[in-house]
Amino acid sequence: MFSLKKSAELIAAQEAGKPVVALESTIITHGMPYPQNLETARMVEDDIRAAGAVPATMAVIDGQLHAGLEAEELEALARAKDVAKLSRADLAACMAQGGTGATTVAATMIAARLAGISVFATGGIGGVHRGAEDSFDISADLAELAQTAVTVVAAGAKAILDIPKTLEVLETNGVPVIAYGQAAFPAFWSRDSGLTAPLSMNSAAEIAASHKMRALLGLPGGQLVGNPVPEVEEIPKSEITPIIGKALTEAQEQGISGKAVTPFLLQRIFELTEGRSLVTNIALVRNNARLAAEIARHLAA
Ligand code: PSU
Ligand code: MN
Repeated sequence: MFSLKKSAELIAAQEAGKPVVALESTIITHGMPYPQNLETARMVEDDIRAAGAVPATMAVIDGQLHAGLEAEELEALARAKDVAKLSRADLAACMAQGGTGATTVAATMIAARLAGISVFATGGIGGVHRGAEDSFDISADLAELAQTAVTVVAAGAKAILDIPKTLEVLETNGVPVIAYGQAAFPAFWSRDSGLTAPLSMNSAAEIAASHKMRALLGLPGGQLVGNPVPEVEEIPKSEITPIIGKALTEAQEQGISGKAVTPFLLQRIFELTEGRSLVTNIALVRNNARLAAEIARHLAA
């Protein structure tokens, strides 16, 4: 048997039947630079508490799967260098070898299910990369959404991906993609990807009801909620598009592939926007945390 170490806060919350929201840790180790990663991780946890739910950040530490990190564990992870990036394929091997790693959306969904948590807030999901017809680079996040019953709140998919193909793969796999409060599927730094989401809902209550209905129907898999970044923090498409193009060209020139692609692109876009992409990233994660907490409250009710 493996051991799942729950934080004291998570144990207390679940005993009391309180709403809980899962959080990933790859965004901390591979998505943002130190110290903004630590500050953001703490703020996001506090946003969830302020919204009446309890946060549980997932990670593997010395071979042990953690659901909810104590303050010093969160800080150590945020400061650590060369932490492994764990997706579905890597989780068991890391635990078996006693390693330490941060969970992607896919691995966080697995951890959330094991911990009995139904809602998860992140920034953006992985998806079908541009040029996937040659590289076959499709994030395991999409297959996870098809098989693990967790509702994931994200700000859509980044325009570093091929968003139309990402939506097609989700549709093929029967994953409900729900835009929150608008018709358009959001594109992370921008509110509108130019594509209409297959579904649109205007309240956390509806999203929770839909999650529950899927369980009643016995459908495996989760839901993807696309929550647009608040208007004041958005980077308009016209501004971010050329920057994404430049980062993608550099990745190709430097032969970046596999797990390294997403972290490389995020870091280059951070540099090319002189940090503005990070400000937007922080704002949208916090916005997603608040919506996820509201959904969790409806699920707990
Ligand atoms: N999108 C972000 N920030 C991130 C990631 C995605 O805005 O940090 C991370 C997430 O953990 C996601 C992972 O699950 O990248 C996807 O990586 P890949 O494309 O290698 O599956
Ligand atoms: Mn990939």
